[in-house]
Amino acid sequence: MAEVTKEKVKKVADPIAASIDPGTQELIRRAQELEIDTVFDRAASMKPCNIGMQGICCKNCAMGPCRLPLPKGGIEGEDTRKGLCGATANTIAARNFARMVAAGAAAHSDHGRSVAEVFLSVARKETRDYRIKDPDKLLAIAPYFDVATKVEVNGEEMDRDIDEIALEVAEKALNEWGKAEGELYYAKRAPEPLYEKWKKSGVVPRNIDREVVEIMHRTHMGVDQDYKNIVKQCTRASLADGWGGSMLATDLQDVLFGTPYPLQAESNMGVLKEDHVNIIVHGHEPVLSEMIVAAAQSKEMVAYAQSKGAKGIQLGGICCTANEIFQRHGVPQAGTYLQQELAIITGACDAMVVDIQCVFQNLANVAKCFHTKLITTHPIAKMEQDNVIHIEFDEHHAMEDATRIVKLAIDNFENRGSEVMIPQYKATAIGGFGVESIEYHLGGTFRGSYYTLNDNIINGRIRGVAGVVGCNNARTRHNEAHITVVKELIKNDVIVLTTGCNGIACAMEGLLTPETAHVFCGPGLREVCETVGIPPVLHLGSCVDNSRILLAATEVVKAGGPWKDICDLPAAGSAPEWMSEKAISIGQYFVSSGVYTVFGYHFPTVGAPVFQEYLFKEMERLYGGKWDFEADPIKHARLMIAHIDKKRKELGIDKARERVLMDMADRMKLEASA
Ligand code: SF4
Ligand code: MSK
Repeated sequence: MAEVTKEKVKKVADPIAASIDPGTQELIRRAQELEIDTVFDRAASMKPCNIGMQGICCKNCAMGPCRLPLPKGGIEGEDTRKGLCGATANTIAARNFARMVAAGAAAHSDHGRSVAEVFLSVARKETRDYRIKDPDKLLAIAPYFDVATKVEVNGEEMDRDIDEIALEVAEKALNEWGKAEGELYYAKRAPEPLYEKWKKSGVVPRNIDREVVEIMHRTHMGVDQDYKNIVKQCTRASLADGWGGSMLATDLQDVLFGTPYPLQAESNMGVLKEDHVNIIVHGHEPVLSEMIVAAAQSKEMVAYAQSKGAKGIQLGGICCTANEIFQRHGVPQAGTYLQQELAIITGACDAMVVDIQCVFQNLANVAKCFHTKLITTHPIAKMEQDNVIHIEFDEHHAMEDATRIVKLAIDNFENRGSEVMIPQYKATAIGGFGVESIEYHLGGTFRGSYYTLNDNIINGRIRGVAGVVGCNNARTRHNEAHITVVKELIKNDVIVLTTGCNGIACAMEGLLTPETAHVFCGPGLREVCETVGIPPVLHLGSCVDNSRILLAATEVVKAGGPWKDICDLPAAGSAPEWMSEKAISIGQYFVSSGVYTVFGYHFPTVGAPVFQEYLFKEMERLYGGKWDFEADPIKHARLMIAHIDKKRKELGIDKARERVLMDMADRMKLEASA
């Protein structure tokens, strides 16, 4: 082992209080024994700034930072707090919130832009390393861009050349980031009543970049000073993310790398193998990880690894890269966001390859203590530490770059120290659900739509649908809120659609298997899951794949029922352990698409109660969705269930559910009391 950097931290975390996962606890303990600090220890020794947390610190000009703490005992009468320029607490909190949306929308959308650029290279035949794997998906999305898929030849309608379609879709898709006029093509994929609400409020996105830039302009010192008007631009930018950058990322990734269909893999750090070359892929863009998977599975690389004394090559994912390669290739997930340093602490990680988003800079410090090669690959995401290797990934020679990275890991295998400690915890997980596969599993036999799902919602076997998504946060116990919220929902017959680190947490906990239905679900959901053989928690992919949840909700609306719009559905959203600005953008587009959305941990606007009230109550009048906050995971889930029940009542389907849930014991009770 290389020399251990002994950075002293004031306090260390209690491993059991830090995570519910025993493997994570073991690795936190091991890091502490080695005197290597991890995020868990840093969270124990550094407290967050209370004023910043509440959203009421402004540093948008050099006369500040202006801090506007809430008076002890709350505000009585008029709120007179203001910054040097006179900005009120509402303005400051709204500007801070808007900038979080801008950063989140930018991150998802810039990811989408990279995919669109690769797609254009493929369409132009500038690269041979990528190709269109799902032409059916291309044909399915082409009409949204007004791209014809048929052509008339001699009066006869013929299929249009797929390469021509690809090129036209690629050019039009890439143009969505900066087109001069019009609105985003995908806005019209939303149910019509929702699109009309956006139109009426003036929030249909014009182009993706413009909406982000406009937030930055409007929140500059001395521009927009009406919190409602600031929120309006947040809505437009967040829709440019959910129904724009993220949705384009998901669709084009599916076209290029294949639309996911259910497959089985394993999850948690126990997937690493002592006698294999272990490569961890971490970040978000599958443009990189797809090639690493292909290189690592090539006969040449496997033979090369064997020539170096390893039995093979084991890939594992962290964060959303884990979700991407899990859903398309069944590559195991090594862990969530908070486990990234711990993957290196195992001593078995020969290389960690990172691209963009959610990557700790401290990985470089931890890697210094082991033989692990830490490789950055993206031109916009480098690290200053001198032990980090930068291999810039370029789609024009993607396979060559990926092979170089895999070879580096194999060559590093022999440098591994003897102090390997891989916690033996892992769970089986089934992932790879999407709009198409849900239709296949829960669709009608003849109608080929969401007919059966709708039927089960209406008859009450499925009480409602929840999207539970998002990060881990070192300020809360790792995975505890994720798992508690999800278990409470499925216990109450609410089917869960999961993405991001919630998806990995559920996989680690064994919730992504059909058998889970028997153990944890209420009777209605259990019956449905057992009949069709699906887990009660459906893994829909990565953070950008939250767009799949929007489209699944849209399919439910379109397939028919007593509802007309997403906001009418017995559905709710949740991010129990959120931490990133991307989560705020996701929340804002869920809310603006009509979804009641509850966040855990804390809410970054509590210092401006009037502005918060606008998000938590008044937004509902405009779009039918609203924000809420609840840190306690059981209460959090119950808020969602109460909302679902309220919607069932409004739809007149609450009675149907009462009948379904009436089991023998309930009936006997009723008969006895009659
Ligand atoms: Fe203070 Fe106004 Fe400058 Fe913000 S913009 S730092 S509130 S003076
Ligand atoms: S990786 S954004 S910690 S979900 Fe998408 Fe996980 Fe949140 Fe990153």
